[in-house]
Amino acid sequence: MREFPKEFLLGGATADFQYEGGFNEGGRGLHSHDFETSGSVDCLRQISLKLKDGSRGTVNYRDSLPDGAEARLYDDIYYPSHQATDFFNHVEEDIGLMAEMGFQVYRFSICWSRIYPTGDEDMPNEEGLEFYDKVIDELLKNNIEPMITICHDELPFYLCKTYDGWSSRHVIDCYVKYAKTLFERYKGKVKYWITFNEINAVGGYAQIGTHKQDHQTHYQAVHHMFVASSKAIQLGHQIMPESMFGTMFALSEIYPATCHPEDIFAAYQKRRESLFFVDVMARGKYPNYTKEIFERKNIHIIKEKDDDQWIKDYPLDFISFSYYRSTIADRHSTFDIMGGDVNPYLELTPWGWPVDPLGLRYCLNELYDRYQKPLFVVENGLGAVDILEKDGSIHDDYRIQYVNDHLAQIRDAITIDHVPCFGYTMWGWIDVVSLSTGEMKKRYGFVYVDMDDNGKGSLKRYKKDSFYWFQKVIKSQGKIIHGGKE
Ligand code: BGP
Repeated sequence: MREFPKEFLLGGATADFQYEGGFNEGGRGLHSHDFETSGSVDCLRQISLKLKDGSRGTVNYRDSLPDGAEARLYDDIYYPSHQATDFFNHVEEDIGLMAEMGFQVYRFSICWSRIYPTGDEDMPNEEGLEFYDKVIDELLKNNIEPMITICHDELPFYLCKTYDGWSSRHVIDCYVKYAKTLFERYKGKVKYWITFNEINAVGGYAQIGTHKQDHQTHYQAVHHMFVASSKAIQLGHQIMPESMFGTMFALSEIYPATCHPEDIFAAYQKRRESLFFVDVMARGKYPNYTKEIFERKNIHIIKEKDDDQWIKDYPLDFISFSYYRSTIADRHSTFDIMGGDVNPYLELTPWGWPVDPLGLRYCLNELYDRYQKPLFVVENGLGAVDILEKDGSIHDDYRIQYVNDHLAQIRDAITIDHVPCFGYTMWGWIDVVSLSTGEMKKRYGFVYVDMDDNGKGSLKRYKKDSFYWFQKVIKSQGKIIHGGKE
């Protein structure tokens, strides 16, 4: 029986706008996700708008806003992030559940607009900091290592409206000021920091705050995020010498659809477009092939003189990533990082995501071969419909199977391939609002939250069968996981 190394951390992950709620409490400002409606697998979420002529409108959450339109809230629309699954009012109870499962780590994001309501103030919102003091102290009391995502795909609405989000360099300064506030407040308490979530997959007004979503705007915005990340790492190391910094990348594998050399090369190029972001942030420079991507997409990055130096001097200490699925590409594929074609050898989840545990071992090996930095799987999990039985039980053997099979591959990558992966946080350890569809019925958790797609329900928490199973996984440090190369 094999187990994870003693120092391997097991736990769960969430993001504030999917979990926290309390959108108008404690002085929190509006942020970019507050304007998203709920949706479904066939009809993705929309951003509610006031159009140029004053009338109401909506736009798909990853599309450009129409000219002159601005995000706007309306009383008769349901916005899932406002309440989410209400961590704001369940801090002790939920951390108690984490502790009962034996969590060694909890990855969560801080809501930027709870700390700086517009993003542009000189002084932080003390009440917002007090909320996270409470969260962090409660975690530490329960021996749970906090891992903080400074920015999980969101920014204060004021920065989107006034500066066009990350297309403006001014937002770099706002981000660094916000990060510095967190470092000074949580030094000595928080060692692991993630500067951005899925930086290689972010897109749309809600995630980067830009009104337009063309390649030029997008890559320019991401360049500003690269610089912001490096500046935060410099400050973070200075304020907290023991700290470790990662950025999170969406790295679901991409395989060639056939062994036709053109398909192999096409898949390689697609993968590289995704790894480009890791190359810059882990190796500290834009790689040579960037020129080809930028020429093809007609991108001209405007840089200030020290930008490249910042990126070079302050690369990542570790690489964290999400892994949910794999995908295939051939010479005709047109998808752009997210999406992709379906592998005929794999089964799909109810939301159409191919299930591929071995792809995770492949990915861990690929990343370590390429970067030689410690790795952390910060998101992985299964979105499924769960049935709450009359006696309060939830029999989610499909989730146990999914998590088991992925953990088995991580264990193989560590114990057989000697890849230094130092932890795993299961995505949505408690049910949260889905990022892509805004639904509640797409559930990931070990803990069920009584709430439906319209935000109705008691918010009561119920332990699923997977809760008790994961408790045993942690207790045995992974020994009870079956499968992989036993
Ligand atoms: C990642 C995000 C998470 C999360 C997850 C699952 O991209 O970092 O925020 O939600 O995907 O996606 P979904 O909620 O759409 O199923």
